[in-house]
Amino acid sequence: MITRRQTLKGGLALGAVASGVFRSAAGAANSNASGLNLWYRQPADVWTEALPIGNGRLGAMVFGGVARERLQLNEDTLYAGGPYDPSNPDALVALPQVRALIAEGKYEDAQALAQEKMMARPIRMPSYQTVGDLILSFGASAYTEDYRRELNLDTACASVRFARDGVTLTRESFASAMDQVIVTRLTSDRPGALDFRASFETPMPGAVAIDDGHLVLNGHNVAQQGIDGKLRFQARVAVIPQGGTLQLRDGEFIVADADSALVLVAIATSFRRFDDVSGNPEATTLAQIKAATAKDFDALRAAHVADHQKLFRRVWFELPETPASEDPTNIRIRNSQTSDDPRLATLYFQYARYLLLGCSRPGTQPANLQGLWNDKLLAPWGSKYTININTEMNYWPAEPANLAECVQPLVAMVKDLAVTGAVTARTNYGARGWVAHHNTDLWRATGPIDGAFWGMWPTGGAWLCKHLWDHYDYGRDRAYLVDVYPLMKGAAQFFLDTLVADPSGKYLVTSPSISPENRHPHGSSICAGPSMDNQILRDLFANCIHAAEILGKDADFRKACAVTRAKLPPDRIGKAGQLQEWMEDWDMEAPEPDHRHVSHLYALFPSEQISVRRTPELAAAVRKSLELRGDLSTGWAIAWRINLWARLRDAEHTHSVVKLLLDPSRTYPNMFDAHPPFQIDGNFGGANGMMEMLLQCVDGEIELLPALPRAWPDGAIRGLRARGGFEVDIVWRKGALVSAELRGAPGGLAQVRYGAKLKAVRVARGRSVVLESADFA
Ligand code: FUC
Repeated sequence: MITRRQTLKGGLALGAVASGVFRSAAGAANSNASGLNLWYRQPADVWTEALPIGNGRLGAMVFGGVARERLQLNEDTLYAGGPYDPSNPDALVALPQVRALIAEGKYEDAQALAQEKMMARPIRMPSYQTVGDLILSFGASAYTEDYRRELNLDTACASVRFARDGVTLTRESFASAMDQVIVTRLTSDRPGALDFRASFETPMPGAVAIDDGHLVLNGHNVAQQGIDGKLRFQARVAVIPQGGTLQLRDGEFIVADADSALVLVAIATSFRRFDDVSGNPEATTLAQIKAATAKDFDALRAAHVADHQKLFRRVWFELPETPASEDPTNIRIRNSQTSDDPRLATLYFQYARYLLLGCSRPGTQPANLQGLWNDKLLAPWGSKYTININTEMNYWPAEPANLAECVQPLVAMVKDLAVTGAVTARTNYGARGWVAHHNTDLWRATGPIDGAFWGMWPTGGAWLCKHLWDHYDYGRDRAYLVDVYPLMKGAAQFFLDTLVADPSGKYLVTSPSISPENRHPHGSSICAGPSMDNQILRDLFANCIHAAEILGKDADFRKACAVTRAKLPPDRIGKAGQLQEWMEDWDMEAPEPDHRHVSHLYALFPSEQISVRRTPELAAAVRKSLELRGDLSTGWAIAWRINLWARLRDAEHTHSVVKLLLDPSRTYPNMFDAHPPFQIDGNFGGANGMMEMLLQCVDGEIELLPALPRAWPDGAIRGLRARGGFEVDIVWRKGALVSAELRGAPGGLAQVRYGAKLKAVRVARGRSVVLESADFA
């Protein structure tokens, strides 16, 4: 074991460079083999072939067309509808009746009554919407050669390059978080050979106008679900050619005979907060475009790349290079089931980190079901926030993959939900605190939606609170805990007020609730005390107690949490040896044995209530449940299974499920996850599963290489974060640990496990410790 100054970031390099196998991050970033490029030999035909760029708030899908380039544009607050309150006073009247029906085992009647009386108004939420497209048109051409389209994850730039009529044309696009614009630069290698037109196309209501030398699209959102559209938006384009001529007329810019041109897009809506739509998008876009046009392309690009790399380069993941990794990305995905291409996994992992940076930055909206990339007016599931798995999964990798800043929008959303959810708690349940059901949206609606079968689930907000705690646990920032503790407390108060005695009188349970979206054998999903609720509430109460202890407050509340927690039903093993999904042993009679949600397995992952070492019988029951469910499912459901199998320490099985996720039926050519259709949670959940194979924080330990598969014999991962405020690098070779380096900003004692050996390691503030395989001999 070697201790040294933290400034010496050589732990990984020692193992890797000495072996001569791995290249440096900077050097490798310029080649395909770096694992940091998605690339193609043809333009995107369809949206799931186009390449996403994003700055957390603005997004574009870049198609790379030859005669016609399409940048499909998004702004993350452009949702349908406007502020609304979905709470329903009838619910409170019906609540005891619904509970009584559940206690009598009349589940279908309970569901029917909940459906009639307890649901949100309106019963569906408005959708996230597209801004429309910026179209760049180039004249027809006889012949194109040397076409290459790519997305460089290390620079966060999408580019296209081809030769046409003897001229090489290049376009490069990025979404700048520094300058809040989408930038495209077009160049031609022959002076004066660049001609194009730029115009808007949109399915949104709006009109194109000229303002201040810019082309502007003034639009508004639409009414949906009976909620009036209350948002205005504006997209503003500036075109700055070098050489040649520029005209702006009839809704388009016309560039002729230029050497190069810069195209800048700013977009804003009038959204300010879930209850305030008084923003001024016109002033915002004008200020942003003016500020950006005062800079040249090189300055804009340099600021963007530096900002991106500061975050993106914190983690470096390397697996062996094989001939397959030289192929275009769509071919690699097509061949993923038969090829030897471990670097497809590293690309998938780093792409998820790239995507999270692209759709969730401080001050933006959280990552929705599609991150922020959506070309529709009515997106699948509204492309909003499904908080019975999908939103949480989006944030699974944020802490360990060293992108903790990306969690800020989620924290901000929970702050909003604590306000709107307090109205729902009071009105629908007569309870203190706050509640959110299985979905929310830009307007932070918290009522049960879609139908009682799916929506009558009060534990969504409580699950989100796990992320509030995890952010503390990874970073150990007390001031942050002071800030979020009242949110956790409010979530817990709701359950202190609403849990009811089960028929045996022994336990306290949620009622009405569901085990997300799964029908039990009694004709509905409605029930009391599904296992997942008990597990989520065990975490919520424990985290509240822990936080209150750290902050030295609320002794009575702490006690109430402890007393109530002790009365939650324990996890049970059913007649097939499975972990019971419900309080009753219904699993084997449930009509959908391969149901995609594995809600009751929350206790193993993302929670650590069940672990292979501490609770081996329950872990074996989880394994049985997973076997009964099967691995083939929707994209996000496969991703969840990867994490679970990794927690079970079954490396080969875990890897087989990783392969399932990389199959073309679950990964589009642009590497977006396919539910299908596109849903970004699988990208994030899958990436997290890969980390779980290499590093786990369970039972207060940091475990190295807990589920390393044979297909990843040699490798290195640098910069992962572990609970307790540590950063970890790991290098392995021939399937065995070579070395690991721990750094700790706060410093502290870490229990580090490799295989059967556990080692206590003290990391002083600002220093690092290198462990070698001999330390675990
Ligand atoms: C949940 C899932 C669906 C889908 C939707 C957005 O309802 O059951 O599969 O992911 O969220």
